[in-house]
Amino acid sequence: MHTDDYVPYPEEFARRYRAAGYWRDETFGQMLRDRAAAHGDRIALVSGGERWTYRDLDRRADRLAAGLRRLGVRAGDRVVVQLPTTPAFYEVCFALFRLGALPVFALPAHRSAEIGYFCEFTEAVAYVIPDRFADFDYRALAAEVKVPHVIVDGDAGPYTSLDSLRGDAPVPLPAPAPDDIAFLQLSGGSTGVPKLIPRTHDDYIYSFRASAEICALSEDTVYLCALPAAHNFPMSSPGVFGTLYAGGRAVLIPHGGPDTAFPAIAAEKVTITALVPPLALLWADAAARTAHDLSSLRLLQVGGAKLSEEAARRIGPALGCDLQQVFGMAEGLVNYTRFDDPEDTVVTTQGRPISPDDEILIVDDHDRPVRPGQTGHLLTRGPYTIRGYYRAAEHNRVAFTADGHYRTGDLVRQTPTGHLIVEGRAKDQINRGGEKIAAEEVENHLLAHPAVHDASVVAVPDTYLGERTRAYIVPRTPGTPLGAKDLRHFLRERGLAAYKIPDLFEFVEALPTTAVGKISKAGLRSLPERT
Ligand code: OOB
Repeated sequence: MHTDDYVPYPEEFARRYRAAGYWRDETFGQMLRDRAAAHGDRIALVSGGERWTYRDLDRRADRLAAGLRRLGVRAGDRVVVQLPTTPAFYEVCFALFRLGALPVFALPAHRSAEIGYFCEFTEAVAYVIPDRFADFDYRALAAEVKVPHVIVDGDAGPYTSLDSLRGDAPVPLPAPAPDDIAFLQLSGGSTGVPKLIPRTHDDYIYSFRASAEICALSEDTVYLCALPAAHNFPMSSPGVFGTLYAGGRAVLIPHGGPDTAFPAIAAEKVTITALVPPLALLWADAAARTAHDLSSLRLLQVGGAKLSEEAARRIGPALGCDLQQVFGMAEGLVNYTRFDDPEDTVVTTQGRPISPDDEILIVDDHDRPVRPGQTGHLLTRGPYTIRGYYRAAEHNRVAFTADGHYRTGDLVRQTPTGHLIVEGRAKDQINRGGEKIAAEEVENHLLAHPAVHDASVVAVPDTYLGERTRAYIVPRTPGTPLGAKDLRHFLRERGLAAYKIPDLFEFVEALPTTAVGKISKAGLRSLPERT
C-alpha cells in the first residue's frame, strides 16, 4: 500500500513493541494455519446448523483466496465487506488476509450513502454482500454503488456468487508482512464523512491475544458473537478473533436479542459474550422469565457506551455470571475491568488498559496534564493504537498530537489503581446505545434539503439507549410546511443508515450561538423538549 495512505509506527516504537514481545511477527493467515495444524478437528465456528472445524475454515480461506485472485483481487487492494454475523464473514476475512487484500468493514445497517463513500474513497475493487438480510435486499443496494465486482453470499442475481469463487484449488500466495495493514475498520467519528482506521497484523493480533489472556480464554471457551461481527468489540476484545487464537469455539447469531441468544447459549453452552448496555439490560430483564438454561455463561462483557453503576450492579446477578466493563475504541486502546478487581471497581469504572505500554494522558483544553483524579481529555499512544487515519493527512493533524497521541474525544478521570472512569465526551458525536453517529455527517445531509436553512444535531438522554438523536431545524422560509416525516424520508432516500436518522426533530426560528457566533450545542442540549 502507498505509504502516503497511512502513518506507520515510528521505528523506535516498533522496535520497542517487538522487544517487549507484543509484536511477534504473527499474521492472520499464519495464525489460522497454525490453529488448523494444532486442532484441525475442533469446531471453530457454529451458526444455525453449520459447524466448521478449524481445518474447514483454513481450507475454505485458501480456496476463496484463489477464487478472489482469479477474479483479479491482488495484495493491497481494498474490498468492502458488508456481511452479517455468519461463517462466510470470517471465511472472506481470512481469504482476503491471505491474499494481502484489505477488508473494509461496513456494518449491515449501512446504505448507499456510506457504502458509496467507502467504495469510492478506498477505490475498492470489490464489494461483498449477503443476498438478503433482515428484510433488506443488498443486491438492490449494490446496484446504486460503483465498484468493479459485487460478490454475493447466496442468490447472486446479476452479480458474482461467493460460491463460484469457492471451488478453486489453492494457489501459493506471498505472505503479507506482519507490519502491513491487514484491514480498514470504521471510526465512530465526529466528522462530515466517516474516517477509516488502518490496523496492522502486528498491532491487532497483539490486542486480541492480550485480551484473550485477560479474559482467560482457552480451548474450552465458547464465545457468543451477539453484536454485528464487523464491530471492533466482538471482533477483537477478545471477540471471535481472540477466541480463534485461543482455539475455542465461536457461536454466530444474526441478532443479539434474548429470543435468539438464549437458545444459542443453552444449546452450545456459551461461556462468554459481549453486549452494549441496552442489550445487556434487555437480557437482564428477560433472564428472569426465560426457560432456557443460561448457567454455562461465566462472563458478560459490557461496553461501547457508558454503563450506569445501578445497571452494572443488577446485570451480573440477573444473569448469574461475572460482569466485565470494556471501554474501547476501533482506533486502538481497550480497557477492561479484571477478574481480581473488587466489585466496586467493576461496577464504577470502565477498566484499565490492556498493555503496560498503553500511554494514558489526561489533559485540559490546552493539552496540560490535569491533577491526578481530575477529569480531562483522554489522549493515548501505544502498541495497538493507530498513529493516523487512512488517507486523512489533514484530519490527522487535529486528531493526533505532534508526538503521536490519539485524541480520543472522551472525557475521563483515572483512579489511583489506574482504572478509567468515562465522564463524558468532547467530540461532536451521539452514542446511541453503542452505535456512534457523527453529528456533522447528519447535519450535512439535512442541509442538502432545499427547504432547510440550518440544522444542528445533538444527543439527548434516553433511559433505554443512553442517548438518542435530536435535530434542530431552521426552515428556509418560516412557515413552510416542513415536517419530521419529510426529513426522515429525505434522509432515507439519500441512503443514510437508519440508525443515523434523528429520533426527534424540532423546528426553530434560529439556533442559539456562543459568544463568538458559533452554534451552541450546549445551548441546544439545554433547550426543553417540545415534541
Ligand atoms: C467501541 O468502539 P467504537 O470505535 O465504536 O467507539 C469508541 C467510543 C469511545 O471513544 C467512547 O466514546 C465510547 O465509544 N465507548 C464508551 C465505552 N466503550 C466505548 N463510553 C463509555 N463507556 C464505555 N465502556 O465502542 C469499542 C471497541 C472495542 C471494545 C469495546 C467498545
